Formats: sequence, structure tokens, C-alpha cells
Amino acid sequence: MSVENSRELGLFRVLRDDHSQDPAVSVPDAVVLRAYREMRRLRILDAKMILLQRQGRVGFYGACTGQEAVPIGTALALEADDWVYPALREQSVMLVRGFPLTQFIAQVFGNSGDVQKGRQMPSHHSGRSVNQVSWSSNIGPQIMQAVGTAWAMKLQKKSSIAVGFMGDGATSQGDFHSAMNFAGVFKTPCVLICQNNHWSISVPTAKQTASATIAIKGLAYAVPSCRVDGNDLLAVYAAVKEAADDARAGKGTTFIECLTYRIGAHSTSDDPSRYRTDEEVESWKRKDPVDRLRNHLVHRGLLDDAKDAALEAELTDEVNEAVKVAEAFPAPSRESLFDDVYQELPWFLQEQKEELRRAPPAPSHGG
Ligand SMILES: Cc1ncc(C[n+]2csc(CCOP(=O)(O)OP(=O)(O)O)c2C)c(N)n1
Repeated sequence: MSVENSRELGLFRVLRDDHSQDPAVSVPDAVVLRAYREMRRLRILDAKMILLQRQGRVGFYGACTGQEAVPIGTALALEADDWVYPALREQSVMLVRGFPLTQFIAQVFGNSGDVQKGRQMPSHHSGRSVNQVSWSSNIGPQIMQAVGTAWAMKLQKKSSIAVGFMGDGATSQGDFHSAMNFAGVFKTPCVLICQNNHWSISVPTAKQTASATIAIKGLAYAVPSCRVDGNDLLAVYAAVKEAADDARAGKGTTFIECLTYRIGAHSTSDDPSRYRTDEEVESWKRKDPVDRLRNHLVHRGLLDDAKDAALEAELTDEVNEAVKVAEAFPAPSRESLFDDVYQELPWFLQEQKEELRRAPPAPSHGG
């Protein structure tokens, strides 16, 4: 194999430009159809949440538009007992793994419908029911947490694995290198996935690293690594499935660089027109992962325009209805701030909780 075709420097693709696929890779119809449904729903959800933020109904949102194939393809390749440590753009993994959409949206509102009781920043979801752990907003720590959890799985002789996500910017953090070193030495059952979306807010990848690719960094740590077309759902699914199988078979961690692009802003607090060109964005829109999968499904005889329009209408209704339900939850009770920290509340906190219960209601906004 030539260096250019090596797993770390080449680009693993399954979908072809004529919408057919590499026959060497087989992904069942049910998986591609489910993936398409999830990607479409995520795109509708992200657009809706950005609108809500612009209307002042939620405070912040981090969309994954243009990068949907990575979280959705990964989620479909995992088992129910596996653990997931997302960064900002992979919250949707938990939706695919059965977390209710209304509770997911309630997290962004931060109200009593949110399993985190409104204590985390919006777009920092977690769900005990689906083994997904909130990222901390700091860039990097979740990579070590994923490797640590995988190590625990190994020590406990469990068959479950851990998955840790990061952006390209996170690979410049010390946590990435500590995690990779640990993963290489202890052969932890883990899959580490970097979404190289070419920008860390306004810093381009070229200023992030002088390495030829991000995947090649894995070689130094003896962590098998590969570079995948992150806008190709079939490639992401196949690569993650193989890496997860390897982890379960005792072969340790795989590091996967997924090449993709953030079509929208870094978050609702960002204006990308200040640092990148329209031409660049347009060139990536032509490689849109949802469009590519749609074209493939049509090519495969699994989708036509009428079915696609019906799906769009169904998913739009589902998202709008879930927003309506999620927004209607009241704020978390003030007393709930004493929950979840101690198994038994110490006496002085009991007293404070009682005092708070007797106190007059907090003034409303502007009151
Ligand atoms: C330790 C740390 N430094 C800086 C920041 C501010 N910050 C928030 S997101 C971000 C860029 C992250 O880029 P990347 O890892 O490529 O992920 P992306 O947002 O592109 O998905 C930065 C620098 C932070 N949250 N934590």
C-alpha cells in the first residue's frame, strides 16, 4: 500500500459521485433508511432551535448542520450498553439511541422537562438512560473520560465500549495526547472520533496542526487510525462498526478522523462571514451529507420524491410538536437545586432548603 493510500493519509469513501456505492462494503437497507430519517430530523431540529434562539426563546445552540453523517452513522454502529462522550456537535447520538425528543429539547430550554434540571448550558445534553455523558464545554476532557470509561469496561470484563468525540481544535489540547497515550498503552476498548470540520471557531485547521492529517497522529501512540469521508454516511458507519468490533475483540482503541465541514456558524454566538469565504461554504454544500445519502437511496430504489416530501412533512410536524411540549414545562423548582449532590442531605442544607421553601417567590423577569 502506498503512503497516500494508507489508512491515516488516504480517505475511506463508500459513496461514489454517481450515487452508487463501493460493493466491498455492505450496509443493510434498514440502517441506511433509518440513518436518512435521523439525519433529516436533525437538520430540521437544528434549524428550528436556531430560530428559537433568534426569537429569544432559548439562550444558546450549537448546530451540527453539514456534519450529520458522523453522529448518526456512529450512533447506529453502537450497542445499547456502550458509553458516549460527545463534544458540541454530537448531542444527537442520544436521540438515535432512544432518548425522547421532548426531553432533548427541554434541555435547551433548561426547564423541569430537562433531566439535568436546567443546570447545564444549552446543547450540553446528557442521559443516564442512554449512557451519554455531558461534555464540559472545555475543549478536550471528554477524550480522557471516554478512554477512562473504556478502561473501566476492560477491568470489569464487560463487552461494552466507550466512544469519545472531538473537533479538530481539540487535537491541539494536552488532553488529546494524554488520552491517546493511555489508549495505546492500556489498549482500552474505545473509539475516538475527530470531526475535522476545518475550523475551530475562526482558526483554520492549517493553523491547528502542521501534520499531513489528523489521523496520522495516532501512529505515534500505536493507536490504529484512519481517515474517513465524514460526509459519507456509509463510510462513517462502516468505519465505526469495524472499530467498535475491534474494541470488543480486545484490539484496543481506534482513532477515526472524519473529514467534514460546518456549514453554519460555530454556535448562535458566532458570525462565520467574518473569517471564511462564501465560495468555501458553497463548495462544501455541494458535498452535503444529507443530499448524498438521499441521492444514494434514490439510486438504490429505496426513496422517491413523493416519499421524501412525506418524510419531510412528518419530521417537521414531529419537531414542532416536540418543541411545543418541551417549551410548556415550568421552570425547575428552586428547591431542586439541593437534589442529586448528596445521598443524604446534611442538616445545614436541609435547613437552607426549608428556608428557601418558605421564602417569597423570586421576582419574574424585569420584576
Ligand atoms: C480549553 C478551552 N479553550 C478554549 C475554549 C473556547 N472554545 C469553545 S469551542 C472552541 C473551538 C473548538 O473547535 P473544535 O475542537 O475544532 O470543535 P468544533 O467546534 O469545530 O466542532 C473554542 C476554542 C474552550 N471552550 N475550552
